[in-house]
Amino acid sequence: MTHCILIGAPVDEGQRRPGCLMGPMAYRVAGIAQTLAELGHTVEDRGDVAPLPGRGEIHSNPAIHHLPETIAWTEALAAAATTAMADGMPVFMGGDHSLSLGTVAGVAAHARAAGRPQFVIWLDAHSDFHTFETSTSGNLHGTPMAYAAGRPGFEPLTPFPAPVPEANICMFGIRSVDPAENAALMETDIIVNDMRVLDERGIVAPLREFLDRVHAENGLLHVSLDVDFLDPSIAPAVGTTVPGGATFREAHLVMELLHESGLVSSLDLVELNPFLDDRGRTAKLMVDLLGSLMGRKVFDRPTRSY
Ligand code: B3U
Ligand code: MN
Ligand code: MN
Repeated sequence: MTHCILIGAPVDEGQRRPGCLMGPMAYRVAGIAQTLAELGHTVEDRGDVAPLPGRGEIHSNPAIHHLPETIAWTEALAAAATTAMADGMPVFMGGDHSLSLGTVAGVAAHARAAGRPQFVIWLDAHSDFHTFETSTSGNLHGTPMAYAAGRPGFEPLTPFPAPVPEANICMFGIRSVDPAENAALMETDIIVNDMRVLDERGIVAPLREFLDRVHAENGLLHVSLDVDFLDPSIAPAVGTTVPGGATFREAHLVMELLHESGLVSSLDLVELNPFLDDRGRTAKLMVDLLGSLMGRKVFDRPTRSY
């Protein structure tokens, strides 16, 4: 039984298609709290985070937009994340992926204070490895992974409090990487399981390898689930659809393995844009995946022990 803490992060400023700000409400309407309660967990909905007014920074990269708002969200969400980690397992209901600038900062600060290593699983079509300096779109949802890894180029944001060691970061589902991100990733030890790797090896072997390491090092594990990890044919409610994503069955399998590991300590659900949804099916699928992550089983088979 887990104490699940729902935290709404109605962030829309990290991209250009309005609608992600409705995400937290869509998850509530889709029954996120009931799903968790039916699995035997306790649920506390802390409502939506409200950022302080943004500061008036202008960036030397003219493409960057909504920087003051993003800084305000980052600070507010980092504080909410650190507080929630002391009380249970936070589930951040986005909001676009720029919210992870704050949530990962907050959970990593908690991990450092607890003396435990932080690990991150990034389930996404994109590597989100731009800095404020390299982004050509100026959409800051393309930057949180680089911030968490401690890359320079995030001024005037405060430096990431406790950078996640590169080898503790594992990406799955990657199929859209900009040249600057590719060049930067090549210099790191980040594990990039792009679709080529998943097609060749399947999703189970690389995921188990990583989970075994988290377990061996007694780590805390943050999972960031971007809707576009999923194939757009099953999850249309997202601004940046990229063909060739994870199938329904692959995604549920990932969630089941994550549950079985017992290692997940915090979770982001990001990039849901309910305005683009088809009768709520993407919101419902995301809630369904959370159900699998939190222990829903089709059949009560003996589980692999860690
Ligand atoms: N890498 C591109 C595209 C992108 C990143 N994340 C999303 N799209 N969702 C960029 O704009 O930085
Ligand atoms: Mn993303
Ligand atoms: Mn993405």
